[in-house]
Amino acid sequence: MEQHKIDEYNHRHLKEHQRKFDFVASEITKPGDLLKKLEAFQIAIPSWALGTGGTRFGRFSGGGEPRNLEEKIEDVGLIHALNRSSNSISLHIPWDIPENAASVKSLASHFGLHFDAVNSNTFQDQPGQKLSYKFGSLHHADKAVREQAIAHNIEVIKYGVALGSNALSVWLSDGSNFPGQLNFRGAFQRTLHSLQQIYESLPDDWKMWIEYKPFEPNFYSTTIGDWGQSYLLASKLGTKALTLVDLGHHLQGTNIEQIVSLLLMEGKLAGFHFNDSKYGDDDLTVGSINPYQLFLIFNELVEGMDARGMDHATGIGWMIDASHNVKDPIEDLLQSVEAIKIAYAQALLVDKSALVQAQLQNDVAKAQEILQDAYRTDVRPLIAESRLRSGGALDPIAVFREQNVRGGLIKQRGEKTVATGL
Ligand SMILES: [Mn+2]
Repeated sequence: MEQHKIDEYNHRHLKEHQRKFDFVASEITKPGDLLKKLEAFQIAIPSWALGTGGTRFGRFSGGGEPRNLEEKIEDVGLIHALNRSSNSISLHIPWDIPENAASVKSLASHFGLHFDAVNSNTFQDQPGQKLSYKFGSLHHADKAVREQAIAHNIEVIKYGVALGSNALSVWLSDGSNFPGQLNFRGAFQRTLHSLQQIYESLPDDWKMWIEYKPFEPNFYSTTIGDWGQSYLLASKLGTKALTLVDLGHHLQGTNIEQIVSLLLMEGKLAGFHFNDSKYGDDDLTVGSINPYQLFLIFNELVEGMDARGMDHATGIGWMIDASHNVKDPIEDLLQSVEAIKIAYAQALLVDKSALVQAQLQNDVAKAQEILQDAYRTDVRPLIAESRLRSGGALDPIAVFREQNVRGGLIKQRGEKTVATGL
């Protein structure tokens, strides 16, 4: 995406944008400070989200999907050029093995990108793999399977080191489908023991992010099923181990913002996998189903990070983990990043001292008014302005469509390409 095309679009729409921006900025005490925070806030794009995702019933390619890691990096580069908010990429091994780390790294930096957390995969059997993960990996009853899974995680760390990444993200599908299948205590202890061996291979400046999920693919128990189990493992492992919150990995009605608040309080919140869900791990576009919940989560994040003096942009990891089954993946990711930044901006607008006062006086109605006043502010011109100031597009999706980027990608890569991933 040539910069002049973005600039030309912005120029055409500047007047209209300025009018909307001036209106909302006039209502804010320090719009300059807020814009700086928005500009600094970056969200990592997962390498597996650039192709059309599927369900277990099928997958329908939208055409022009990236055929290899290099093309995935190009797509993230395009997203970042448009929104200036996605300056890193998260790799899933072995879906995306960087064969030549130096050249992959330099291609990424050409687009202003670096590498976020690397993800291991012991939830599928790979071609030629000696032992199967059918009955789990790090918790497996057979020591040889556990050792294979440990070795894989250590290999993923090595790939990450070569790319300049500094976190290993672990999600296990380990669990059981039927009562009696597993001894819960034994499964937990074997998992802990396996993670300890991986932990010992972490470089000093690295972190281990432990993700949890209540069900699927197993339907009776998951060995790391909730934040308590993840937190327990992270606490036993040490300071480099933290709990990763994936928004879709909660049962319906779970108060995620409360979980976030307490993990932050304990210094054990690794970061986020953003998505949205209606029923389960739906992996829908962030903010597409319940943007108010996203705002409430960000409200706790901002409050909790400020209480600990943390930098919002770098204090924890921010990443999208979504799947796109009917939308153009690039448009979907642009929408997700936008939704995250909207929720963040709204959280920054919450009148904190007034909220503290309302809480002290048990003024419940006032507390709700304060939160909803921030939530109902149309902050979109603020996000657009922050993008404009960092060289991005006032409306990334509009530019993507106007330039017929997908059409160009289909011409270049073909109609029937399928990116690696689920
Ligand atoms: Mn996830």
